[in-house]
Amino acid sequence: MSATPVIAASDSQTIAFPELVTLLKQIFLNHGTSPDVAAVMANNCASAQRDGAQSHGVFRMPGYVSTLDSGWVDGKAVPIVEDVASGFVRVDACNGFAQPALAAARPLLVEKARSAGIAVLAIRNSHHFAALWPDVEPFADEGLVALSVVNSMTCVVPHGADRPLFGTNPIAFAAPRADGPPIVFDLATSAIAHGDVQIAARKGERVPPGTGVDSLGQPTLDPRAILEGGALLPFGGHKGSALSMMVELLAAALTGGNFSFEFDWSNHPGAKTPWTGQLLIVIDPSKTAGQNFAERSQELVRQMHAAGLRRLPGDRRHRARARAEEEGIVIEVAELARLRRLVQG
Ligand code: NDP
Ligand code: PYC
Repeated sequence: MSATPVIAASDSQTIAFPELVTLLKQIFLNHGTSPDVAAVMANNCASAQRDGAQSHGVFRMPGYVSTLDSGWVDGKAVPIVEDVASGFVRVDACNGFAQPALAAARPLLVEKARSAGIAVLAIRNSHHFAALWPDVEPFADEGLVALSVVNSMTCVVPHGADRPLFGTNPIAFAAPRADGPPIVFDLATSAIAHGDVQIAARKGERVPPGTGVDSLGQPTLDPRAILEGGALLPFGGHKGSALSMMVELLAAALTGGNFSFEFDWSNHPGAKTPWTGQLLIVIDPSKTAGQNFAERSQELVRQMHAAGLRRLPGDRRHRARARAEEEGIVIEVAELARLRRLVQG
């Protein structure tokens, strides 16, 4: 694949993955991160763009930049990893991004999961502004099962409540399977992600019924009304609301991080990254009694397909990844120009 961008359509072009990583890394570095943090964050964001995860790809770069420029997050933070129990690792991200904290703790977490059969990683004092699947999928690539939750910022009205309290609080899960990429899902517990509301507003599109309410608490299809004084709703009514509550408990209360409603960024204009916590649970399925887990998960997939299912969660992303690996990552010309301007500071 050529590293030189080529014109793909009048308003978009393609860029090779390594070239996009280099560009994003330069942006992070020029806005005050350490080289290690820049490498982790650039790789994360470029991976989302490559996989067609539009709401958490390069769309997020202006938010990262304004956050770093505001002094809200420490781009040079060095996470402190603590080995607290046979199956428990704790990390203080020291007001840095969550992904470098995960990277720092990962070797110990995997070692513990493999020896004890299960291990927990509790990250606190951290900022997560990204898709969650990049945090779990690599564990499944190594034959492990992983589950992660992260809380965000108050913008979701709990089912039956009158005002927003929860974050959009995603849950991501990854499991290996015998004949294919890992089974992965990654979903916000709000009806749609906040990023997708922003994208709809930018495009002048409506959001689906049940997505959110306006500033008076009335149902609305207008994304601007949700963003400007309104709020999102949980997916699936009381069920999504219960899962969102669970995410607050696991990602914040259990880790020592902030609940989605507990931080105040008003003194940092431009700050966009939620200052919360994240939990990961990693399981070694080789401990399963008598059965090969990857074969069992393959059997489940086989039966789902036999039942008529055409699309597994993760299929769209993996197809987008394969296409990007063949043809390069499609990116709008204007978006690429915006990124190049961000490099300048
Ligand atoms: P979607 O609703 O688009 O997708 C959720 C999951 O369902 C994905 O795994 C997706 O797979 C799968 N899926 C979607 N449509 C179908 C279908 N028709 N059949 C089968 N599977 C399907 O994502 P969300 O809007 O809920 O979340 C978007 C992103 O926002 C996530 O990556 C999430 O981590 C991120 N986010 C991050 C937050 C943070 O605090 N850092 C907060 C909230 C959200 P596929 O990917 O293959 O389409
Ligand atoms: O899209 O809901 C979202 C989100 C919140 C924090 C990062 N992404």
